[in-house]
Amino acid sequence: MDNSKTEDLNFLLQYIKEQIDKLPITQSKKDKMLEKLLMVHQMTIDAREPRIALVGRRGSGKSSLINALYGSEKQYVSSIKSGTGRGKWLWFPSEDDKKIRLLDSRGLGESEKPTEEFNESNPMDEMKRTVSEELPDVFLFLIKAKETDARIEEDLNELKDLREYVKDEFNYDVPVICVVTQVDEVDPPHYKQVPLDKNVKKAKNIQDAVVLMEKRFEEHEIPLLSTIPVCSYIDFDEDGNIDYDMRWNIDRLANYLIESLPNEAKLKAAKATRVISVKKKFALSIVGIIASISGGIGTQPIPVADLPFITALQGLMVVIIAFIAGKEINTKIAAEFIAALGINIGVAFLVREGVRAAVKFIPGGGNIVSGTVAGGVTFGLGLAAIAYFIEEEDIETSKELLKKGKRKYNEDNSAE
Ligand SMILES: Nc1nc2c(ncn2[C@@H]2O[C@H](COP(=O)(O)OP(=O)(O)O)[C@@H](O)[C@H]2O)c(=O)[nH]1
Ligand SMILES: [Mg+2]
Repeated sequence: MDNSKTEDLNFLLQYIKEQIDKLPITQSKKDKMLEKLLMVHQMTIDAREPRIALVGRRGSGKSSLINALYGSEKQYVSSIKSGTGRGKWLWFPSEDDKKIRLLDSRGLGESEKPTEEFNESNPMDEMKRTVSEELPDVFLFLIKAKETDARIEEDLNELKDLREYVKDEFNYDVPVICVVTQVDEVDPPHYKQVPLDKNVKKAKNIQDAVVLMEKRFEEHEIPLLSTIPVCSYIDFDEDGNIDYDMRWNIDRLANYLIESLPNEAKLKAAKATRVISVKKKFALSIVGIIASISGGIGTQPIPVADLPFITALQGLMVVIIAFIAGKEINTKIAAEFIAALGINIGVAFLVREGVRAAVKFIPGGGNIVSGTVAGGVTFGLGLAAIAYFIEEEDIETSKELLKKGKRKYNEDNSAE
């Protein structure tokens, strides 16, 4: 995040932490809240771009997959040509627009011999050097659906070696997701409508390819997070905009991918993707965490003097959701949004001064609030912010979602 935003977030996180320490609740409750807050800290203050290592032969669909996940228009993912050694970290989409750190590496089993000198005498040493410079957060192993039975022993052995090398040297277990690509091509080939698994025969053949890959990974003793079949096919018109969209299961892959990333890399990965349902899902997980922090004060009503703590949490949440949506907003705009929804006390003050000032000066009164109420409002506000910033709904729709969210939270939390 840029500096001013990081400062805002730092302020809010620090403030919330101090307030949690002062709450009239048990230490174990405080610890639970602080643990969740630490997660939010890692996801925001420590946010960095995800580092994704693509492993797959030429033509397996690496560039297409990245475009399907992250490109808003056709980007040429500069791949490592077979003449130029193997593996180099690159910025996607470009050096001037650093969204994702990508390692695009060919499979070892590729027959064509490189023509130029390697930096290292041996290609595997070169790969080890590359992953030592920057550790990958995740390996995506790509294989065409129609080639799942091809000879890829060398590629799998290499992946295994690399993983074990990183584990031994850096004590990091890099998760692996196997991506079965170009599943539109499996039998019957004439069936090309999405969803591709609506055709029973095709669904079965896709599933067979997945099961086969899982078996091959198991034989090579490479632990797999998941095997996901996809179609990345999109056509772009002359202006580079989407002309024809046959993507399938890309959202599912993206959700797994974000989940597999360390906390530090999740936020920017969610921001970078253009799959709205994926942004939404990740934002929802943030809302869950933050609502549960505000709900953490429990069912016992506490004095309003502690409300600024809730206000700060809500401001923090709205800023994060707007960030995921790709909008650059500060705490003041977040406060305006909260005020526009008609939430809680000190609204005029919020609008005038922003969350930062408001949390310090909201006057105490005779009001009391329980964690259940605070959690419900926070949850509802989260849904409203997702609708407004990510789905670009209007403020009326957002208000409805605030109400619905409150109700849902109360239903879900009244059982205990
Ligand atoms: N039918 C189909 N073709 C695809 C799909 N993904 C990629 N392709 C095509 O496969 C070829 C190789 O893809 P590319 O992304 O360049 O592979 P890379 O060499 O691994 O980067 C290109 O002609 C793509 O248009 C897919 O899901 N379905
Ligand atoms: Mg490529």
